[in-house]
Amino acid sequence: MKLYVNDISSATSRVRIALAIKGISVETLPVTILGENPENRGADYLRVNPQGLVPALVTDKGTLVTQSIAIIEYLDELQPNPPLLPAGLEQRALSRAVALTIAAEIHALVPPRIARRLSSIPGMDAAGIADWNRHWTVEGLTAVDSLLASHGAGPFVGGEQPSIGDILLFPQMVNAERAGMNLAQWPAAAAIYERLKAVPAFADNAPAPRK
Ligand SMILES: N[C@@H](CCC(=O)N[C@@H](CS)C(=O)NCC(=O)O)C(=O)O
Repeated sequence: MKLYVNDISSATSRVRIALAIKGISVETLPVTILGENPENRGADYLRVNPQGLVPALVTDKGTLVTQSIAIIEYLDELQPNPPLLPAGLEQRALSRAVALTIAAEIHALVPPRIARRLSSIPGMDAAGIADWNRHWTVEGLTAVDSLLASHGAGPFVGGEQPSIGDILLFPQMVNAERAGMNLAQWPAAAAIYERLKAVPAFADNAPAPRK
C-alpha cells in the first residue's frame, strides 16, 4: 500500500500511529502542504486525491482511501489485531467521540488552507490567525477533557489499551504543547498524553515540528 504523507501533518501522524500499532508497513510518499505552491494543491496530487489533503492511502487493490479516521478504520478492518476500538460499548462510544471532537471540532478549523483563507480577509494578520487557532484548540480540548473526566477514562481513552481516541488525542496534544499551551488546564487529557508518550507507536510517530 502507498501512503501520501507530510511530516508536520497531525492527520498523517494519526495514520502512522495506527500503522505502527498494527505493525503494517507501507510505502510513504511525501507531499508538501506549506509555502507558495504546495504540492497538495498541484495537478499531480489532485489526480491522486481530488480533495488535496494528506494523508491518503492507496490500497494494494489500487483503491483510494481518504480521511484519517476512515483510513484508520480501514486498517483496523484489514487487520483486526490489535483492535483500535475498545471492547466495551461505552468505551467504544467515548473513544469515537474523542476522535471526532478532535477531527471535526479542532483540526478542521486550523489547517493551512483555513489559515490561507483567513489571511485573505482584510485586517487579518498572523496574530489574528494564531488567536483563531488557539481559540478552537482550547475550546475543543476543554470539551475532550470534560468528556474524559466524566467517563472516568484511564489509563487510556477507552480503557487499558490505546484506541482511536488516543490516536487522535496524541498529535493534537503534541501541537498544543509546542504552541506553549498549559496542558494542566486539561488534567484528564494531559494524564493520558503523558502515558502515550511512553508508548513507542505514539512517541515514534508524532508530527514533526514546523520549521
Ligand atoms: N479530515 C482530514 C483532514 C486532513 C488535513 O486537513 N490534512 C492537512 C494536513 S494535517 C492537509 O492536508 N492540509 C493541507 C491544507 O490545508 O491545504 C483527515 O482527517 O484526514
